[in-house]
Amino acid sequence: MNQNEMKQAVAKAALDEIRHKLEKDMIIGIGTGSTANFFIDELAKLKQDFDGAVASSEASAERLKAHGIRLVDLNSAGQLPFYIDGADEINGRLQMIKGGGAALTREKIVAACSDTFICIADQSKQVDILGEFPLPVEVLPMARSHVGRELVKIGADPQWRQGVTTDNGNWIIDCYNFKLDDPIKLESMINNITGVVCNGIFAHRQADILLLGSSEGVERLV
Ligand code: ABF
Repeated sequence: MNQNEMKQAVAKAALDEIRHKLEKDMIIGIGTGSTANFFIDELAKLKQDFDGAVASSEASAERLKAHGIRLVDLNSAGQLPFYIDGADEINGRLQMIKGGGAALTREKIVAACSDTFICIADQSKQVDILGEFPLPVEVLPMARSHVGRELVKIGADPQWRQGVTTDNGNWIIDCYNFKLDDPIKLESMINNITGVVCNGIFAHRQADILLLGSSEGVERLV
């Protein structure tokens, strides 16, 4: 299996994970990225079996809409039974780095409102220690330099992702050479820097289930 076939396989596995639990009035949380896109395409096959979806980005919203899946505002959706999304890195405790696609803040909000977070990923995302992938931090534009200086103080090598504006109108700083030995502590520390909107460590709210694609098939980890 190549990488896209693995992504497709985990998307199908995620549909199998939820298909028997779908209810007519159910609203599902949907992530962002190429693996999530495969899932959206799978989910469309069952669109008569649930009520609608909350999207974590404008891009996913467009794709859901194109499939005729009803979009629901998170504020009127309440608690969601499932959130299905990819990751940039995931460790053995199902803690993740997310935000390579710049949708980290909305992803973290939808994940926070969900009972079960199902992460779908190919094996290239599995790591022992998070941090090889540059950690994204969403910042208010006027705070970019200040946040960058504070990130240097805690050991990161911050670089502004120039030319990218998030769906929330903010900017992204990517932290290179930043080994995340204690993801829970670092997630809180970065959130405490004034001007930070959100960071891409998903450790306080890690995934509940990982569907991991490899050449041998899909493994389910909890
Ligand atoms: C989202 O999509 C992001 O949090 C993460 O950055 C990315 C993973 O992308 P892909 O599925 O395209 O590898 O889940």
